[in-house]
Amino acid sequence: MKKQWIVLTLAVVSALLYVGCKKTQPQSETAVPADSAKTQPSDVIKLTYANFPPAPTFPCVQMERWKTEVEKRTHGKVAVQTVPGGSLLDAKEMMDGVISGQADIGCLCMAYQPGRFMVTNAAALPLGIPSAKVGSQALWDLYSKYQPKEFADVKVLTMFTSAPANIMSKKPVRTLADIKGMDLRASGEAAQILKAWGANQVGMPMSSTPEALQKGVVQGLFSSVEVMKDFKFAELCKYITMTETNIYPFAVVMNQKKWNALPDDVKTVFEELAVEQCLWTGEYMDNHVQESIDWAKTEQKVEVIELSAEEKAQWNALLESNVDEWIKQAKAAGLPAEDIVDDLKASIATFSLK
Ligand code: DTR
Repeated sequence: MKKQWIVLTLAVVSALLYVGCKKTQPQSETAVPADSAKTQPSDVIKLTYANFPPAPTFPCVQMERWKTEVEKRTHGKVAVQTVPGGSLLDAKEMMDGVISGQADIGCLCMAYQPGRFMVTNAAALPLGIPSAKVGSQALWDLYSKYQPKEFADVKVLTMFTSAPANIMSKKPVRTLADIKGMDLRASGEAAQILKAWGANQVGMPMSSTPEALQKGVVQGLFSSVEVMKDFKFAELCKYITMTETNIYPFAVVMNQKKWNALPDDVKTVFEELAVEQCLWTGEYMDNHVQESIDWAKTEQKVEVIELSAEEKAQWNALLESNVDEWIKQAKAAGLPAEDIVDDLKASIATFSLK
């Protein structure tokens, strides 16, 4: 009898300890219950995610991070098949390809279609965005406030930006005289900036740039400089001129029907990831730019050219009319252009303090 009491007491104590431990364990961030054991392979929601540049580049690194988080937080209820390198949809096909359902999710650079994404491309104006982290947050705020109609046919999963653009070139650019007439690749608002500096801008998506540089169609490019490492542009471009001028905005969009068909708990996971992913990508980008510059300098003997204060003032003066020109065009398109620019300036100031 005594032995039975001891066994019973031990069992009760163990049960109480077990319940206590469970309660003190941290709550997982996911909204999907951890009942993955019950998810049959046939129940798994399979989503394709298309991207245009090659796998090692930052739009694809953020895509892989999103896939990992989604699969983890939904406990395998969702499986994401990522397709980098434009094999499912290319840069300029991305938005329409997602709308029509060729891919369930797609990542696009809005600068490649400046007229289509007028509101969000305002973030690409030379407004002094200092980093990808600040740019990404300012872009998300802009999108959230204005909800531009060009996104009416898709679900926007997140947005982010590149780091500020600099000139990467085969010949050194130290003055405005050096850049005059130089064939340089850029897209969207960045192309307008190159024009204002007197370069001969050549428009094309990033994914077409390696071939253009190799064949000598362009003498360099104007973009965030992590591409020196990720695309090995440092092998051809031995100079970086630091201008830190403007960013390129990106969006990740999902087919509306596919979104509507998702269970609520999965929708919650996606929505909770929107701002987190935007911040994560901004931070990743800023760190990676620094790594890429260090690598280019030490491994590829790239020279980083800093413009003197007087030289920089002359370059900046040439950009003063770019914002006015965008305002004129945006007003003609019926947009509250001045409000958009004022809101952007305010969020850049706020996020720069954080
Ligand atoms: N700066 C834009 C966007 C961009 C920056 N890095 C990458 C890497 C891969 C694709 C696009 C981008 C551009 O120059 O196109």
